[in-house]
Amino acid sequence: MQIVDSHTAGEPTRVVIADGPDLGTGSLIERRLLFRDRFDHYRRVAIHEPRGSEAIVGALLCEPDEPACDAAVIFFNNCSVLNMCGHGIMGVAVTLAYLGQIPLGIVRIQTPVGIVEANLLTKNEVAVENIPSYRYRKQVSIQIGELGTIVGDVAWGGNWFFLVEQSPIPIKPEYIRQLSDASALIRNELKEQQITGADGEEIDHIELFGPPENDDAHSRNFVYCPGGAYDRSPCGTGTSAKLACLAADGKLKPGEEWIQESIIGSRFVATYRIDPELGIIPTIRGSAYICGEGRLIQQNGDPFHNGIDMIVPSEKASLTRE
Ligand code: PYC
Repeated sequence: MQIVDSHTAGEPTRVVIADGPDLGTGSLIERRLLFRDRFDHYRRVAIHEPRGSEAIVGALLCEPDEPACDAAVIFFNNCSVLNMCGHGIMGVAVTLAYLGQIPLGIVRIQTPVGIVEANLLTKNEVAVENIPSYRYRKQVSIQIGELGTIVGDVAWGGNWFFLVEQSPIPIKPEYIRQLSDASALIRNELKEQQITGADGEEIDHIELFGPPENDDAHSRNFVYCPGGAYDRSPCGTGTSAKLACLAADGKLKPGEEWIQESIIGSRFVATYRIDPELGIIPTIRGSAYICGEGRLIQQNGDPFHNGIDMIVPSEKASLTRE
């Protein structure tokens, strides 16, 4: 597999530019299912150690089946395929520009959950107009032994999120382990109580918020992803879900900027517009940088030919404060 690596606000994206699986000519949704069910070894080779790491989001470039699109992408991570990925779209756009395949300006990219527009403002800066985002449930309260009462909103921003305005743990890098453990407990409790997104869809991303560190920012977040890794960026789909909640509460007007800091202090600048039929359409702006390119090799006899089985942290993890 030939790959180009980039990072968006610290969060890695590995774009598979050649020698990926042959997924045939079905719809993008069918091809994503095929990739998930029949070609998982490609995902493992690209993401699992020793060639990858749990933090990497993979992006398989595909032919779009929407005529209006310039490209299509299937995202995947350390446990399976993803729906949409905001930081990943920025990584894909910067990668296509690096390869000389797109000029500055707008590129329309098909994802399995809808079409997004990436506006390449410079060779590194991208504004992504995401799919429509909305809040599904407000102030859902759950009890977790070690954490007490946790209150959050359920919102869609291209993935399903549970957004906790008052994080029970400080949003600081030295608490990443505790934040991850707490998020795993929250996700598990949502599952046990059958609290889902629309159509019973699993809420697989947990987003905890706290005060920003910089005066011009509005909030700092910690985003826990399916597979147990945390997002080093402020998370494009998570920031979209946040905008949907702010808009629903009347706390952010269309066109007004929201600066979202990540757990590592990187940032996205976000706004939204209202489409009369579709509702809230977020635009998330951030920067991505190329940090590698190459070929993944699987030698005969390599015991880790298809990558090492990942150790996914237990959803039942208990909180240990050190
Ligand atoms: O930026 O949307 C995002 C994202 C999802 C998972 C990791 N990053």
